[in-house]
Formats: sequence, structure tokens, C-alpha cells
Amino acid sequence: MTDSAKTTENDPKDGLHSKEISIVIPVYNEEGIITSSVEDLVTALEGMEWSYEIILSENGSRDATVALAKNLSERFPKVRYLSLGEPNYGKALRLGILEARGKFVLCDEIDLCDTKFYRNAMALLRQDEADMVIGSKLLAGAQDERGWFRNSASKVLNNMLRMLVGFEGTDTHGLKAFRRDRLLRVVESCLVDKDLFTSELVIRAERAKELRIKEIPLQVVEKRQPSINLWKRVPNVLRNMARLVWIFRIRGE
Ligand SMILES: Nc1nc2c(ncn2[C@@H]2O[C@H](COP(=O)(O)OP(=O)(O)O)[C@@H](O)[C@H]2O)c(=O)[nH]1
Ligand SMILES: [Mg+2]
Repeated sequence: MTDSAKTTENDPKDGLHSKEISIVIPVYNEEGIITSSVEDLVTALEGMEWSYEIILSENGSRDATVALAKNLSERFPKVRYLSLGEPNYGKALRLGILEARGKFVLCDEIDLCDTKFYRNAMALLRQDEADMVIGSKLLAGAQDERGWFRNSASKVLNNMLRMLVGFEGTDTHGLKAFRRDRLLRVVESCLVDKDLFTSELVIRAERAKELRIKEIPLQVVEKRQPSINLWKRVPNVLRNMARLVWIFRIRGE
């Protein structure tokens, strides 16, 4: 882990090394919902009797998110937080995965906290029917309550990934669950950060022929509108899309 990363370390006696599941949630300027979302998630998880940790992976927030994440980590021994550098979704998710101590990793978002996905994905992973499960917003049976515009933007992005870099699934930006040991090398080899980190991760996993990937439909109900304007994300997405073309098409990885 990078020296400058601040992290709360829970007591090793708590047995974090033997946790079955690490739930990694990137957070950025989420003072409005972070506390209630984590409280609700902890309550839901207590009912499921899982051995788990929640990692809140923050970077660059300018509101009270860090103080609230710290407070949550003090109130709930199974919650810890990382806080590092400038806003960067991909970097935060990657760091959270690298810091995870569970056998399985569930990648969620603070405005979703979708325990139905956790249950469905964990059933497949525990039965060893997949190495990675992707919750897709665009698969038959999925429901996307974010509205027409955001759903269309997701379709455009995924169609671009299919045409430009040979993506074979339906959604690289859905929730993810995987066996950490089987995906670790793929995570470490990713070169692109920000929004397209998860696209690179899923496409690299597809190309690692030994990995079995399964998509399942998601029901997407956000607790709030997205924190960052969609249009502001476009320049960076295009720049990193070009990098993915270079990585997969020109370098031939
Ligand atoms: N650490 C970190 N998390 C982020 C960043 N941008 C978004 N997130 C988190 O990523 C998740 C999804 O973000 P959201 O704004 O809902 O975008 P959406 O994926 O378009 O729905 C939420 O948990 C956000 O707090 C960022 O720059 N850094
Ligand atoms: Mg969202």
C-alpha cells in the first residue's frame, strides 16, 4: 500500500484475515448518504450472518465524507476506510481490492448497496460456478430506474467497448464480485484508472481464458442522482478509451 494512504486498522484479533467477503465501496463527496447507507448495509448484512468487512475507499472529497467514514469505522468494527489523493474512482476501487482481506470481493457503490446482487453472486462463487460475476444493467431481465438518458449513456459506452476493443459482455460498469486470488493478477495488470478502470478489468478478465465470467441482471435503484455530471466525465472517458484501444488493439495485450 502507498505510504501516503491513510487507513484505519482494525484489531487483528478481530480475525480480519479470515473474513470470507470484502465489500469494497469507492466514495467521493458522499456526506449526504454515506452514514445511512452504511448503517442500512450493516443491518442487512447482520441478517445474512456473513463473515465480512466493508472497505470505504475515498479519494479527494471536499465535504465531510472522510470524517463520516472515520466515524463509521469507529462505530462498526467491520468497517474500515482508505483515504488517498485526488478524486479518482478507478484508483480508489483498485486500492480497495488490493487492500481487501476476504477470499471474495464484492465491488459496490454507496448509492446502490445492493445486497440482492451480493446473495446471487455469492451463490455462484461459493458453488465455484464462476470466478467473476458481473451485475449487468443491460442484460435481459435487468431493470434500470436511472432513467432513459443514463441508460442510453451506458449502452453507448458498452457498444463502443464492443466495437473498439472487442468487449464480449453487456456491461463493464455493473457491480462485480470475484474470487480475489483468481483476479488479483488481472487487477494488478490494469493500466487505466478513473471511469474506465472497471472496463479494462472486465475486458482483461475476459481475455484471460482460464477465468469464467458470468453476467446476471441487476435492478438498479439509486439512492440519489450521480455525484458527477455525466458530460464532465466524457473527455476523460474518451482519453482512456483511446488508451484501451492502444493497449488491446495496438499492443495486442
Ligand atoms: N473514491 C472515489 N469514489 C468515487 C469517485 N467518483 C464516484 N465515486 C463513487 O463511485 C460510486 C458511483 O458513483 P456515481 O456518482 O453514483 O456514478 P454512476 O456510476 O454513474 O452511478 C459512488 O459510491 C461514488 O461515491 C471518485 O472520484 N473517487
Ligand atoms: Mg450511481
